[in-house]
Amino acid sequence: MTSLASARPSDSDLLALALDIASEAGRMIAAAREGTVTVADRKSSVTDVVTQVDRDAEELIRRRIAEARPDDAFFGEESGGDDGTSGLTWVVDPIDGTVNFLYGIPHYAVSIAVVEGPADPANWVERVGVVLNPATGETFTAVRGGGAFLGDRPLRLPTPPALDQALVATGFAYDAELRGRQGAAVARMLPRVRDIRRLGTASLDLCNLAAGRVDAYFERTLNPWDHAAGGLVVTEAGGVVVGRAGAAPSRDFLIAVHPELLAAVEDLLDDTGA
Ligand code: LIP
Repeated sequence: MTSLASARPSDSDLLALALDIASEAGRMIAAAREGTVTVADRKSSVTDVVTQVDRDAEELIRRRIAEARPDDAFFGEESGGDDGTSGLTWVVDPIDGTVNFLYGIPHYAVSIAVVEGPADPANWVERVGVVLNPATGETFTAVRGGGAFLGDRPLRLPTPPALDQALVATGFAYDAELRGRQGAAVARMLPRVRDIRRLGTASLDLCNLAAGRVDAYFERTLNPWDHAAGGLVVTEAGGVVVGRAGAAPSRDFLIAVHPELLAAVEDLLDDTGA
């Protein structure tokens, strides 16, 4: 049994710590949602907002990690990064789905991942992932080589339907011009799939795929903190998380799907100019 302070703790120790911290942040966020939530600032565009709760939750998460794992690196949406010496990096989105949180739509999540290496999807090895929805209490977890779970229930992607019966999740950018082009591509997709779901939270979109609630998910302009934890939930449930043409997932593109449906989804994205 290794201890948390040791240079290389076990993944189950890291998972226990990530779950503890996510649960504490989730309680803070749920309590804040009982009150009035306002926009504290705007980031990349007028629609890309941050609330004081996002910042407070990240500050709490960052502090707890530093107390328990002072040598680990940190990379968070609201406060950026901190180098470490242990070789491990915590990749954190305190409230993924901030617009849902702002509007009181109960579909947002605390997303915490521990990766080996830098906070770079092309070079990291995800070890542990936690995605916790404070509004519903649903908690998705994954450990590399240890499977993916919703609570205690093991997750496995079901065999996918044909593309024309596939329920596809996606999302749109904060950049208005790009959002217009994405909308046009989705309009071209609609006659070729069962339907589209735009739920507003990448980490939960990925977990919904792992839970068989959608058959495919793709999005552009995602940041590492949006998919670090949810991506491991998908791969540990038997799915693939990739970019275009075999690349690693990146801000350019992320596709998550059952391996048997990947080629059809890539053709769909090509044909519709997504
Ligand atoms: C959000 C993602 C969502 C995407 C939004 C935004 P945020 O992350 O979870 O999938 O469509 O544009 O990027 O900004 O709430 O952390």
